[in-house]
Order: sequence, then structure tokens, then C-alpha cells
Amino acid sequence: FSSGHKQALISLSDKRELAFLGNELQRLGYSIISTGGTASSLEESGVSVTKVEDITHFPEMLDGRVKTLHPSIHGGILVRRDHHHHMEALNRHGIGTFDVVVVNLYPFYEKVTSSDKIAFEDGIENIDIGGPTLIRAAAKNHKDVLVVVDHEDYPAVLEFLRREQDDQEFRRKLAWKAFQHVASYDSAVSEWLWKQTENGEKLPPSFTVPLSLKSTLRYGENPHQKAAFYEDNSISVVNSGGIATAIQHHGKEMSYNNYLDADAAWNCVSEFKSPTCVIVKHTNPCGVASRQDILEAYRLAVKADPISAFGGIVAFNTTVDEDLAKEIREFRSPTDGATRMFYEIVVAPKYTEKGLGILRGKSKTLRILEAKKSDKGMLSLRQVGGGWLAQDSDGLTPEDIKFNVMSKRVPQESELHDAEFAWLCVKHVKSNAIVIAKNNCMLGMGSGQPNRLESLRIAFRKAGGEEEEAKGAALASDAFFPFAWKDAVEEACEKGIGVIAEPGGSIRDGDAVEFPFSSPMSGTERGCNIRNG
Ligand code: 93A
Repeated sequence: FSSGHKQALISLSDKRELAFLGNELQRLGYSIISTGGTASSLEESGVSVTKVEDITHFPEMLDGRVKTLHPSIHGGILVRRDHHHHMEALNRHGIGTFDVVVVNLYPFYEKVTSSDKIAFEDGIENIDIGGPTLIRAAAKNHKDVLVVVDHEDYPAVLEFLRREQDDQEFRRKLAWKAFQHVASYDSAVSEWLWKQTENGEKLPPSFTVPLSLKSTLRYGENPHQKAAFYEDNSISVVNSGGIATAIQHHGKEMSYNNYLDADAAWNCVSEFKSPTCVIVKHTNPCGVASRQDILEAYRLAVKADPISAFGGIVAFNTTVDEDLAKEIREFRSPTDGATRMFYEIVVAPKYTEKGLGILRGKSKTLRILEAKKSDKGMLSLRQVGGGWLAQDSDGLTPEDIKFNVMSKRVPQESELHDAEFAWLCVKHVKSNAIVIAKNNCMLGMGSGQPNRLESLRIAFRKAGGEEEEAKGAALASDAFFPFAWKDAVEEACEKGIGVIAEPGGSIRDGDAVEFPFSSPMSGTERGCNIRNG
């Protein structure tokens, strides 16, 4: 295997598209060298292949722990071709150069998170050592070695090899991706090991989040701020959903604030099981309604606060079909009954062809996003000067809600249901958050005020003030009532609220509960912080 002979090293656990890659490389004149399983699979596809052990003159050892860790392999990858003494050394030892290295790693993350729990020892055996070493070596020497870690890159790589023109930019991008791949892998291993220690339940002492640039944005929150969107490439989130993985079917490019709002709307609507529409403005849900008829849910969500809904983000947890798309296009603002509603973004899990066509026709700028529900259980991070605050994501689901009735009056079935609905909504409203809801519909919300009473007053104003509508409705608060001076509880009762859901935790909880006309309740974890503050 003297230099000048084109060689590709292929060692893959995920063998998707392997036959295609092998055949094409062979056609381009490459000799293929592979580890055991990969070699067998290539042979089955009619590709001639040399086994690694025929080059190293060592069998794969220690149950496969040592396969490619050998100077005959790593020398051929790391050699500097423009260094005469490097090439001389290779020749002296009869080592050939590698031009292409294609590797993906033992499926560690999939194994340790699979439903059939694996033993600690099995976890350890699934830590790939030789694979990352190959990837790192090839990525370091990317000037002369193409490193490929993603089967989706095979067509571009083959095209590059076919053209036979050098392009260091392309090589660097592959090398960058390769190091990302290894970093993400290592962070999954380290996270798992931490969970195997006695501290496993605690947040880890440090962690790496491999981020990659998804897109540069025109500007940030304000026009003078530069901004970009980085995607989390942790193995644990790659195949999960969330707004970062949404597909944009139409419309103007997404802005910084669009992403924040779309994320808020999508997280909120994903919370509900029955057909639901959520409208968000400035990261807060201003309309939420669940109905079997999604058209009605949409109209109710707009009606909750038509002024805020105008120019907002509309999210659905159901398919947007022709009828729904028409309703979104035609619906006129309840404010004047004439102006057609205008939105920045529509987000949904699916669109029918016709539905999509109609929405595309609504406006050139309307951004249409198709999103997947994201997995729960990720860390939620916030930056403060010089550091980050981390907390478990708020994984509250409808099944987790178990209210304790604190008051003498026991709420009726319908009141309990309204309280649950309000409780799910208030989780997505920025604090001090108050939500008033009835019959699967948010009537009003207040947020962002430095005192809870003010939030409550705003929520009532939106719910229609003293009007009948809010009578007997449920009120949810994201934190306890301090019950100092005139309190929100007192005012809520005066306005006819039927049931109050709150987490408790004030030293004056007793007063809030005993308040003469009220029937407040608390969540199970009384005194615990059920919601983010
Ligand atoms: O056990 S290892 O860490 N030791 C090695 O020397 C080694 N070299 C490649 N695992 C090693 N590999 C990995 O084997 C690759 O990363 C790849 O995922 C896998 C392919 O094995 P096979 O071709 O036998 O299916």
C-alpha cells in the first residue's frame, strides 16, 4: 500500500447508505479498508474490502476493544504529506496513506436510554474509543484527509471526490462537524457517568453543550444587537423536536423575537391533549382555547384578547387543513368586525396540501412553521453576568396535576376542570402570572407586573371586567398570595371567581384560604415551587 494509492477507511455502527458509499468509492478507484462488521456488510453488497487486521497484522483484540488503534492505521491518517521525513517513515514501515475516513460511533446514547435498562457494564462496553480516535486524527489532518461522520454527507463527499479539485473550505467544514460529533458523544458519556454516581439525582457539576450555528439573524431583540441562532447538537436532543428543528414552509425569514414567540406558543399548545389553539404575543399566551371543533377553538382564542392577538403567533396542536386555513385567512377581528386578523407566524404539527396553499396565499410574509413536539427533561438555562442559572425544565403535564382542596367548600367537577386548564396556562405566562379560565378557554391573563394584584386587575379587565362571563370562573396564580393589605384573593372573590388554584407558601396562606367568600385550593406540593418564578 504505497502512497499515491487512494484508500478509504470505513468503520460504521450505523450502516445506513453503506452499500451506496462503498460502491461509489470503489467506482472512483478507492481501496476500502474496514473493521469486522463493516467489512462483512460491504462484502455482502459486492464491494471488495480489506480487513483492518490484514493491515495491522493483529487480530481485533480484547472483544473488539482494540481494532483500529494501531500505527499502521493512525500513521496512515496523521502523516503530513508535505513533510519528507513523515513520508519516508511511512515507506520504511510499509504504511499506506488514507484519503478518506468514514466513521460513526457505537450507539452509546441510544443504548443507555433504551427502554430495556442496560447494566452498568454494558454501558461501559458501549463507550467507543477507537472510533473517536479515528475521527479526531482524520479531522486534525483534514488538509489531506476527508473525515465523514454523517451519512447525509455521503452525496456531497462523493461529488467532491469526483470533481478532484481541492477545496479546503469543504474539508474544514467536515472537520468541524467531526469534532462536534465527538464532543457531543463525550458529553453524553460524561452525563451518563455522573448519573451513575451517588449524586446522580443532582444537576451535574459541569456539562458541555455542543452548539452549532443554525442561522445568523438580521438583528437581536433590538436592531443594534447582532444575533444568531445556535442549535443544540447534544445527542440527547438531536432527534427530539422543539422550535429549533421546525421546518419553515413559507414567509419572511425568522427573527430573534419570532423564535422566542414561536417557542413560547409551541411549548404552550403542546401541553394540551384535546384540539387547542394558543395565540402568543411578546412571549405570553394572550388566548388559549380547547374545543373538539378546532375552528371554534381558534375563534375563542382570538376573542380572548383580539388587540393583542393581532400581529401575534398562532399555534395549533392539530393538523391545519383547508377549513382551518380558510378561517385563519378570513377571520375578522372581533374589535371592529371588519379588519382581517394578521399574524406573524402560524405553527402546527402538520398541514394538508390545501391548508398550506391557502395560508401561503394569505400573505407573502406570514411564516408557516411545522414543528415536532420536543422531549421533556432537558435543562433550562438562563444567563446572568459571569454565569448561568440552570434548572430542570418544568415538566408539569395534565396527569401531574393533583390539587389538594384547602377550603371548606369543595369545588364542583366543572370548577376543578377549569382550575386544571388555568393551571396549565399559567405555567406559560411570565410572572407575576394570573390566568382566568372557564370552559376550556382562557378569558384573561395578567403578567410581568411587579405585584400580583395588578396582574389580577389586568386579567380581569381582559376577561371583561365585572361582566357575567368571569363569574364562577377559575383563577390560577403562579405563586402564593402574600395576603398583605387588600389582597388579590379578596378582589378575586369580589369579582365572583369560583375557584382559585395557587401553589401556597406564604406565611399568611391560612388567611388566603379562610377568606370568607373564597374557595382557594393549593397544588399537592404545597410550599414547593411548582412553577418557575
Ligand atoms: O472498541 S473500540 O473502541 N476499539 C477500536 O479500536 C475501534 N475502532 C473502530 N471501537 C472501535 N471502532 C468502532 O467500531 C467504530 O467507531 C464503529 O462504530 C464500529 C464499527 O465496528 P464494525 O465494523 O465491527 O461493525
